[in-house]
Amino acid sequence: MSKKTALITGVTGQDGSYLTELLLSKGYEVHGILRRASTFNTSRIDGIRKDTIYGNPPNEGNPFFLHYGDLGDASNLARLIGRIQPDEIYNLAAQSHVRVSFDIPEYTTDITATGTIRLLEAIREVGIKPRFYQASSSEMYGLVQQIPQTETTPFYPRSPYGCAKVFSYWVTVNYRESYGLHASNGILFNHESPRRGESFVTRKITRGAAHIKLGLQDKLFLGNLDARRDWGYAKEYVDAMWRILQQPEPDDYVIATNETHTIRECLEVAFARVELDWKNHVEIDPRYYRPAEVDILIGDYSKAKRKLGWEPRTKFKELIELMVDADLKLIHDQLAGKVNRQD
Ligand code: NAP
Ligand code: G4F
Repeated sequence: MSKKTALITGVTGQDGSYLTELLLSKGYEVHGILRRASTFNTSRIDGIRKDTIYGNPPNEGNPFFLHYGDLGDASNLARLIGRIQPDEIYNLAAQSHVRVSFDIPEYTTDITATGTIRLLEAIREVGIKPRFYQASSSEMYGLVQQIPQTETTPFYPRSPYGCAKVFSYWVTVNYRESYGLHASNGILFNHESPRRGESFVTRKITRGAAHIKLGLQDKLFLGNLDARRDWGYAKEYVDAMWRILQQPEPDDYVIATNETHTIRECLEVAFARVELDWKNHVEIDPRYYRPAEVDILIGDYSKAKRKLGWEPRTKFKELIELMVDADLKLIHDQLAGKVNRQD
């Protein structure tokens, strides 16, 4: 069988970097869309291939390519899809921060919602039929209508981000039904790792605990400690994305752990790992409260287990501890002047 080609939007993000590694290990040719920034934004993928090309391939034997692009730029998306002719497209790009989406709702809608339809229209314009994965989110359940949440639980989003993701979910279903596209939604619950962005709560806590342990910081300022999330390990969740696109028929799947924990529990595990009491170091800053909160998320992944053969392996405590350990190592490496790469 000939080598498969995948195109990933959001390749520089947490999930994009793990998915790139997974697909390369399966022998794929991987193309990623990189947005132009005034500073380097490739730290999560720099370790994959030193000889990555920016712009135009080919470079014989190198299966990983980066192309400048943006979900706000429709003509660029069509040009790239026409040139790459991917077998699979993973749409992971988004303005993905829920709190920030209240500050920049219009931009969030443009990228996280309209960006998806730009990509789907680019596929139609080029006239190919790649398999399409949409990074849908448990944030769509918002004010939850059922516990635990399944593929049939009604959505009730609580933020501009959640609303944008609901749009992208439905437009993915719509293009499947309207144009026969193999288009699927992975409804992923929160998933974390040492590569998680530093402003999401788990990473903020594990990084904060590590800094405090090493005497580099004294206090950690947080918002609502009572919210509950279903947290899994990102490295395992990208495998679910790939499995979803290998199914003969497109469909929508909840990917979760079926466990829920508070932010307080996350603090307990993280600070215990560095032998400190979090109560001596954490202060509440109302700036981190949201105009509307999602109080509890817990997903039922039984459909994914049944149809994809997927289930989570890493438990909450193990996940937070491995993140603390990675942050301690990262700080040590930075202090020692080693390369600033997140692992
Ligand atoms: P992330 O780390 O925030 O990565 C987002 C990616 O999107 C980055 O590569 C970012 O580029 C890119 N991006 C942002 N705006 C863009 C634009 N205008 N054009 C092109 N690319 C753009 O997010 P993640 O945690 O990997 O999540 C991946 C996807 O899954 C996102 O769509 C997220 O909303 C969704 N999701 C995440 C979770 C979770 O718990 N992690 C759960 C459910 C769904 P830069 O690196 O240049 O910023
Ligand atoms: O870590 P968070 O910012 O993640 P949130 O809002 O659940 O969103 C993440 O998961 C979604 C899946 O459900 C993704 F779709 C989305 O892209 C993103 O990856 O916040 C988690 C909880 C919230 O209840 C928040 O109010 O932590 C609470 N929190 C308390 N203090 C805080 C903080 N969140 C952040 N980011 N920073 C704080 O200081």
